[in-house]
Amino acid sequence: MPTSSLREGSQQVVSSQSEVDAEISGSDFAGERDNMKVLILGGDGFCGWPTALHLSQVGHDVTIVDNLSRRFIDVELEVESLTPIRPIHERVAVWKEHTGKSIGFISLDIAREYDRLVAVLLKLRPDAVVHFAEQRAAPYSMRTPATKRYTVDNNITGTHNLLCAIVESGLDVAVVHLGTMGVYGYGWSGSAPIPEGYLTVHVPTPDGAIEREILHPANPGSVYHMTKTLDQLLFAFYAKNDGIRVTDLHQGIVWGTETPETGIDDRLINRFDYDGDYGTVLNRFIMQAAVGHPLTVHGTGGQTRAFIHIRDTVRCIEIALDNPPAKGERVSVFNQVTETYRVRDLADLVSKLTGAEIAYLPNPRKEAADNDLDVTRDRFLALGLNPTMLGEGLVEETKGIGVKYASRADFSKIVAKTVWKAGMEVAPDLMR
Ligand code: NAD
Ligand code: USQ
Repeated sequence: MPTSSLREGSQQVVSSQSEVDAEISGSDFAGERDNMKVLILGGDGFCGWPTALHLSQVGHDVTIVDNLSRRFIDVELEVESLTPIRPIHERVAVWKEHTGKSIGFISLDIAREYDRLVAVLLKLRPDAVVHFAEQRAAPYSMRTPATKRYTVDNNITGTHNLLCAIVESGLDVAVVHLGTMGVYGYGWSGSAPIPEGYLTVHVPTPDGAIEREILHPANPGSVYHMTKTLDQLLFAFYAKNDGIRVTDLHQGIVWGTETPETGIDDRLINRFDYDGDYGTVLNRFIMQAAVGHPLTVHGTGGQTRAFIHIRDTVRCIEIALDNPPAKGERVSVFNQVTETYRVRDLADLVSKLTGAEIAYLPNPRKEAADNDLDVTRDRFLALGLNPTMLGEGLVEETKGIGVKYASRADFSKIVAKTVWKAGMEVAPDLMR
């Protein structure tokens, strides 16, 4: 596994109960309002860090659990976040300096340290766990046999350990999981609107058709997306068998970088991935325009995808925490997206705003060249989400982080080089 040797070489492995107790002492569950104790698994990452700050800001008692594997993968890929992210202990200290609020941090691998995970739950007795702690890049998950296996082992075992640990703890902990729009796949349902998780079907029986609501058929496009479809089955089983209360957020591609909380101090800055494996399409276009690189459209750019700004991600998670399912209810699924765009239309938008050139490159992925995507997204809107749309947020983003940190870009990491199958064509680097 690519990250383990790095992790074992550079991180302290803490395993006894007393060591867990000592580590947990950093977290402060004093509680200023009648709020929740929330564990954020993966809280050092791109979505997790701003969420931790936001939930702390609104008064929840927050503890981050993270094994820092994402930082080790940067070392492995010889790339860095475009933004200069600070070490986690400095991040939480700066947050305390500005707000007086404590965020705890526990270094723990949820896929490999089950007993410590149970110990943390029993010690902190959280009301809710937000689960971001998975390997989340589709290209990284397709890179080598080792990264395919790592993605499956890390994501499936991590999710299962969490559910099993909650049952073992005997606590009633609500789980909010970050899933993906990619569980539905792209193109399977044609122009039919994608429902929020469940599809109504009519099953023929000898006595006539019966109506059932089933999980929407899974149609993953990468090993990473496949792990999210498998997560869904784990959640469904534990909700049914053990009454675990689970909310699964089928999130689209997150764009933007900063939230009001990460903007308080440069040392709280969020990570910004731009490389061919971890960078996501719109943030890559924003960064490419800022550094004078052509916008890298894969294939015809007819792929339609769903998007959400990072500011809305953190707000959606706050809303999901406030609206958990009841014990015994099925998994509650929200489509966490605010708008859909075709990749080539995004490139045109960014190009019009910035003057950037567009390069149409061979697509290194196996995916439909063109697809419709009509996503039902009523639940968050009904609960008060007021989204940031591309029309208002894009101008600000194109003048922001990408421009400020352009000098940190490594041009040899921009063009995507990971292919879905051996022999597929990749583009050469466009700039040196
Ligand atoms: P990220 O890689 O920046 O963050 C994930 C964090 O989890 C990292 O800090 C990593 O160190 C940690 N982690 C991974 N495995 C762990 C383990 N076994 N134990 C403890 N910590 C572990 O990813 P992100 O962009 O913040 O995504 C967070 C979640 O949201 C992921 O589950 C992802 O699938 C989902 N999501 C992300 C996007 C997006 O556009 N970024 C879109 C939809 C869904
Ligand atoms: N693409 C380009 N040019 C690029 C990069 C990507 O044309 O430079 C295309 C890809 O080929 C793909 C689309 O843009 O068709 C989206 O790619 P992406 O890398 O932005 O997004 P994806 O691989 O789907 O994964 C990201 C996150 C993942 C999350 C998912 C949500 O990394 O964690 O689950 O978005 S969704 O796409 O809705 O499933």
